[in-house]
Amino acid sequence: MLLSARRLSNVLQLTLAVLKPDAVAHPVMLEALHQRILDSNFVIVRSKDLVWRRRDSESFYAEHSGRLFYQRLVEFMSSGPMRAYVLAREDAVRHWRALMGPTKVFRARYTSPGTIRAQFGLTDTRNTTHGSDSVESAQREIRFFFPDFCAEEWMEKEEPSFRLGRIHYDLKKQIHTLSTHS
Ligand code: 3AN
Repeated sequence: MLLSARRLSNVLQLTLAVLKPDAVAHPVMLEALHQRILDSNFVIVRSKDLVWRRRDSESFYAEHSGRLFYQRLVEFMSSGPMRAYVLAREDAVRHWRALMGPTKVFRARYTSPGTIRAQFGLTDTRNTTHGSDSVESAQREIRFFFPDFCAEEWMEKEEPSFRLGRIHYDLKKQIHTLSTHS
């Protein structure tokens, strides 16, 4: 009962999306990806440009510490500027992961040529984007990147207006904000 009631009310879901250093290093790619987010009906709730220290990278990817690619991944993710977003949409976690495509770039090119990783990815490590893989990961990862953002408060106070479309895109800040006259 509760599930179907939730589905019918189309509550927005939050996810964390990251444009990795390979994407941010190229202004044209960065702009294309930002536009792709907007064109794909995501609402940009927060956006932040940042550079990770090595220990941030190690901590974020701790679950992969035993994997062969771990050192490469940690080095790459702390090698230059990134952009992180809090995105909102109905079923945002699933939609963003579908837009990114498979982790492995060659698989993405073969099975999902329209996805971001297929079109922009360089290697399995330098694969352009990150996206939370569940609602629980999204909550944890949003806290990691945006410690000042309170998802619970946003869901309570702002989500209803965002869901009703009482928002506009702020060209200067490059995020969506609540419309003041609604
Ligand atoms: P995803 O980002 O698609 O959820 P995860 O969580 O399995 O994939 O892996 C985290 C990151 O580790 C990937 N985005 C990618 O940069 C890197 N990675 C994963 N698998 C490989 C691999 N086989 N070789 C190199 N890098 C990898």
